[in-house]
Amino acid sequence: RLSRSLSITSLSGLPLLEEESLPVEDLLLFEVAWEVTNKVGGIYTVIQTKAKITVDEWGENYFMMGPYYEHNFRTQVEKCEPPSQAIKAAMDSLINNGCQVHFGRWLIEGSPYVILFDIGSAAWNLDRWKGDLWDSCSIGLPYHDREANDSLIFGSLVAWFFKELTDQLQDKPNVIAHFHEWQAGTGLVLCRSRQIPLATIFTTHATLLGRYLCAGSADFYNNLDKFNIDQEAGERQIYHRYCLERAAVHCAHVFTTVSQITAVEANHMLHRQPDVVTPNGLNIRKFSAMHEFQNLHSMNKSKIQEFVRGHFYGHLDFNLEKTLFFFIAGRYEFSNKGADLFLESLSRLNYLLRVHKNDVTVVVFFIMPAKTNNFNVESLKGQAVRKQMWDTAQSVKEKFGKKLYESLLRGEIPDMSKILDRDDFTIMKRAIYATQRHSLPPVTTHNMLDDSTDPILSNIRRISLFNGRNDRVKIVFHPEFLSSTSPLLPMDYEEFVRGCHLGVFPSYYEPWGYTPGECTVMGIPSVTTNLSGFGCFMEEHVSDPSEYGIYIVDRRFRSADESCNQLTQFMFSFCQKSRRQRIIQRNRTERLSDLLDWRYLGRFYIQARHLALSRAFPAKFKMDHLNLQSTQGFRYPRPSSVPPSPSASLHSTPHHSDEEDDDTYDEDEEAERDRQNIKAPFTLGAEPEGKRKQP
Ligand code: G6P
Ligand code: 1S3
Repeated sequence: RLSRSLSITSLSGLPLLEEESLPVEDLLLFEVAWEVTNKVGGIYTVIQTKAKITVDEWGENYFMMGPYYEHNFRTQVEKCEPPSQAIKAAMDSLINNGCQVHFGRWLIEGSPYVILFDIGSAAWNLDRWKGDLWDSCSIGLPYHDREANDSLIFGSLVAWFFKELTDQLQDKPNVIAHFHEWQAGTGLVLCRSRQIPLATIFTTHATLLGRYLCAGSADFYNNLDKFNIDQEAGERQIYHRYCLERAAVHCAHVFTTVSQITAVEANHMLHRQPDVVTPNGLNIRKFSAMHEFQNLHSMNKSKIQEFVRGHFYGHLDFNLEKTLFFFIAGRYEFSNKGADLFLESLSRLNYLLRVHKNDVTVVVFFIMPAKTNNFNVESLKGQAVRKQMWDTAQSVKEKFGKKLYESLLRGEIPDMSKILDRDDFTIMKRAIYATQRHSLPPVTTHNMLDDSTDPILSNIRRISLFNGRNDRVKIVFHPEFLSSTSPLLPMDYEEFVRGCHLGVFPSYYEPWGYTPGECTVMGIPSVTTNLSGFGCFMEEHVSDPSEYGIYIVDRRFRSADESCNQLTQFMFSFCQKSRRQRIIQRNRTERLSDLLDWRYLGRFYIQARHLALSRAFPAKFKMDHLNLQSTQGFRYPRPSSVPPSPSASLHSTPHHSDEEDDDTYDEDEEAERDRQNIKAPFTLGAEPEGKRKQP
């Protein structure tokens, strides 16, 4: 038996490491997704971060399946032989029929086995397989939809593989196949229509129609029950994809999605209520030194400050010690990701900071990839000017130091006003003159291809946030993902997030939303919404999320203008916090990371697998030991130093002038007090009494 024997309780009181009680040695588990070894979006993060706990539970009996791309295989996979004869034989029968299948270990944490199918090598079967799809479920695919055609080839290869495999295994062991998103779902539809004996699970990470409708002008959440879904899919020319998605949902033994809000959406868009909600987790890295993440914040903030020194050269009339860094990042879906609301709120924040004569400056980064032809000259020049200034300061400093040293050796204190000569002053004046500029610091770091129509730039023009001297909110639009080799901002995404003060993700359509979760585990506060899966999850599990640095904008029950004011208020209050208050808040934010740990959230996948087996093979697997209703929520209490009245909460943590230390506040003590306060531990099903440690 590969399963662990006991669950472990985390520092915050969460029971981690839920035990897998299935006889995993008698089962094989396959997870099928288009993003296995192939990064496209968020599903890659799910698959990749979850690998470790799944391998811990299933060992050699766990396999991932995805499409083969030569580059990905060469850079991410170590080729090896399959560990079982049955798997090898199933692969061989595809290979002997002219299709390429590759096997190896994916070089990520957990090193899971991967089986990758070469879509191109099997494309000659496409017409025949289209016919098979039509014959079995009357779904026709148009020739021009490459993604749907690829999905059919991938699905046909996966179904063929499972047929060969299960023919050999004859139920010993049984097989669970977990498919993610519609591109992989085609394989599920084919397996079921061919009655291949598998326990199947389908997880949707967003519905096709939901994404399309939200990106348009529809008032989506208030009209969920009113859409004519067939017609809407037809008008958007995605009817065939929609049919594949809906077929997969209805063919699966167990249907899951990533959040409650997407469960409601799926019920309306796909006409099936998910059986289990499987929230997305992360692979949490704990530092041995508790406050290491605070040091990392400080280190990485310095790197961002360096960038700002260059970018705003000649306009550095704001104090970098009183400058906060906010950011939004993700796929460039302007309104779905809430960039529209964010910009409008920034304009209001700028106004508030100005009228209140606040000495805080906010530099806001937009990290969203758009079409560009490389960095613009002005941004590159900024960094060159900064570098030149640094070199000048170094050379003058060296000369100064040498003269001072010699003077001291002679037993004299030098006349400071004479220690530098005319040449030194000339060099310094020239360096200062070089920082003069006739234009404002640029809003974007790159040459944009669609400059005049780009939605972020168009809105910046509308609200006139042009990095003027009087603006307290400055904008830097970096239309490319970050990289540590960039000549402008040489940081990878994780370093950048750690160096910022606040992530702002006011999404309208966000089934889960990894960005605020990633901030949380790094101890960086963030803004999310009650239309994002993450935001709803936090509302459910944390008594006062904003005290823990999770600000949830209400985009569900308020007008756009009210949501905008709420977001502005969140940001404005954040700007009023002292450094000490920010440090305390970061400590609290980081404490929530246990909640997002796969070692905690993995239990929902376990639940889905149990259910699928009991439905696919009822004679062999019973569900009686699992009570699905008893997944009552774990709740973080309000931090114990926060008084109960919300009105007092702004100064609930000891209020300090910037550099003061606090004698009365001890965050470890507070964490311990909160741990004691936790009343309702999470329980999954009726596990044997006494097996789970109570916090
Ligand atoms: C971390 C560091 C402190 C530093 C602080 C700055 O907590 O450990 O040494 O003073 O960050 O915080 P701030 O919110 O001003 O960036
Ligand atoms: C989807 O990716 P997206 O950014 O298109 O799946 C992600 C993983 O489940 C999820 O976090 C995100 O909200 C969805 O939208």
